[in-house]
Amino acid sequence: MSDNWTSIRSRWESIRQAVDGTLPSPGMGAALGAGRLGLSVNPVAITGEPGAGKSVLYDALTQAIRTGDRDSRRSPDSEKHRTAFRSGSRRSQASVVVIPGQASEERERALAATMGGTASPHGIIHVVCWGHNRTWQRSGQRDIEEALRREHPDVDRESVRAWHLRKEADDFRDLCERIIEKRAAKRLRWMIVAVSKCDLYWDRIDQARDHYIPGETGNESEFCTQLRDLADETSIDIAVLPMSSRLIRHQFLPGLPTQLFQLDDEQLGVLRTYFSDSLQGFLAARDRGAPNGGH
Ligand SMILES: Nc1nc2c(ncn2[C@@H]2O[C@H](COP(=O)(O)OP(=O)(O)OP(=O)(O)O)[C@@H](O)[C@H]2O)c(=O)[nH]1
Ligand SMILES: [Mg+2]
Repeated sequence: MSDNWTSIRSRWESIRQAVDGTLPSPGMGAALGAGRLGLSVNPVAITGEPGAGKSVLYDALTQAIRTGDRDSRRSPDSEKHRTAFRSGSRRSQASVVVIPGQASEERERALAATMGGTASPHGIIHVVCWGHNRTWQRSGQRDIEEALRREHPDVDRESVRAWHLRKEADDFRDLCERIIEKRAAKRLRWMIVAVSKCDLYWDRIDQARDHYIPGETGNESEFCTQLRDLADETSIDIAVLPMSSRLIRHQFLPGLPTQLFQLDDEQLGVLRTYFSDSLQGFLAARDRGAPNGGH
């Protein structure tokens, strides 16, 4: 699998360079073209922590949001859609379920139903955000603050980020265990780790890459360890892609300084184009009858 990590990393690097303008960006206008529609309907699940950006990512991929639209809300229930994802002149049909992030009976039911046996998805888009989760409710924000104050009296943006990253890794371990050990998601062929909200930490994008893509060094994050296990124990095709769905300032907790976005609409378009292209590669692999997609 180590060669795969090298190619996953180099795909990430091409995208970074295209966003920074040091590589020509792919044609954008074509993304809205009608194109030929693949025949099969691909079941896809979008998973990830509360406030990671799942609902907004779905909207961005289906071109359903425009600058200035109102912000999203917490999704207590699964969101189910039937859609066609586009990239250039290619289109593929998909039935998409966005699993709610917050621990609840509904989340458990949705995960069990989605991952269970024969009805499992062909692909998972797992959304992470390098600790920039939005905590929707005031009570949840207070819980985080109290837990952090017990560890250290000074709560800052980095400690909140670290708190979310620990939880994100636990959540990912749970997902990987469901896939590997319980042999759930029998039809699963691919997973895209969507490293979302990159606009909030583009100045540290290399650190985020090393947090999510296993590398050559021994000092890997817990997330990398889980992803490596998943790759070693299954034949799932994996991509890890930087992504940004919309430009909105981020407040880690009330009272802490706001994090500003660092990209512009054009750069967002580049990220979305690359993401859609990779997604299309996985979806179209099924129409072509190939065992694996591309990254
Ligand atoms: N800056 C920035 N903010 C984002 C991005 N994606 C989502 N957000 C914001 O992050 C918050 C959470 O996004 P959602 O898509 O609603 O999160 P979710 O994963 O669906 O959360 P749950 O419904 O709780 O599971 C919202 O305030 C979004 O506007 C992004 O790419 N960049
Ligand atoms: Mg949501």
